[in-house]
Amino acid sequence: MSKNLIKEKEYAAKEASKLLKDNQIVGLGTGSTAYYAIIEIGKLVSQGLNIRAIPTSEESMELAKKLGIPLIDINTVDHIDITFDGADEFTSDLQLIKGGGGALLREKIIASLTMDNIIIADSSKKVALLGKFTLPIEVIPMAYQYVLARLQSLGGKGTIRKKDDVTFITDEGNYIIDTDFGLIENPSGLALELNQIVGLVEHGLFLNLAKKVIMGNGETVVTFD
Ligand code: A5P
Repeated sequence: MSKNLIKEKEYAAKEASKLLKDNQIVGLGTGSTAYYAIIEIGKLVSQGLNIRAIPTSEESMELAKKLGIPLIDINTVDHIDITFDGADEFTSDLQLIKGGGGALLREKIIASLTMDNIIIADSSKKVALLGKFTLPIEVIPMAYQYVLARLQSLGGKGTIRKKDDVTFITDEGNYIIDTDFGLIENPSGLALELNQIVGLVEHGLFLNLAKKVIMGNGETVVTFD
């Protein structure tokens, strides 16, 4: 990845962390951009900020623990005040594809409980139409052939995700099918179809869940809200 994009992630994360307030319940995203947000949050906590956090993955949980960010169990809260997470693609009307890092299920649960869901991204993530990034779809392992066939009947060409030649397993013990639907003209229509497939646990279309996107752009940031 070019150095500029890494800087843009850092700028977006720094800008986003200014939204944090004392006593908030904070969702911690997953991925290379959320990483910088968690680092910023760790710094603020070490300076006395009082928050409790809920991570979207084992990876983010480990990082948060290392930084001394206090964590709480999601089942003890009825809402999350603010979440900082990345995206694989976003449009200017705040629709997203997520799941490139394989954490989409916990990410979507946490986003659904969150009042202010803040997406941070570098400028390569902005698209006019979703779908250049293949849509990650989480399935239970026992149902993957059935789900692949159903996806095909909807026009999606799915591939089971592998990492280092081994089938990728999510934090919830499932597979990911990366699915090429081409450019997605009607994301909400597709989401409705996907939601009806038995064995499909969750998909990476995050529609109407983001409050704003803070995008690094060269040495500045641009906000979409
Ligand atoms: C994790 O499952 C994803 O949803 C990430 O938020 C997304 O893939 C963006 O990751 P990067 O910030 O690493 O690009």
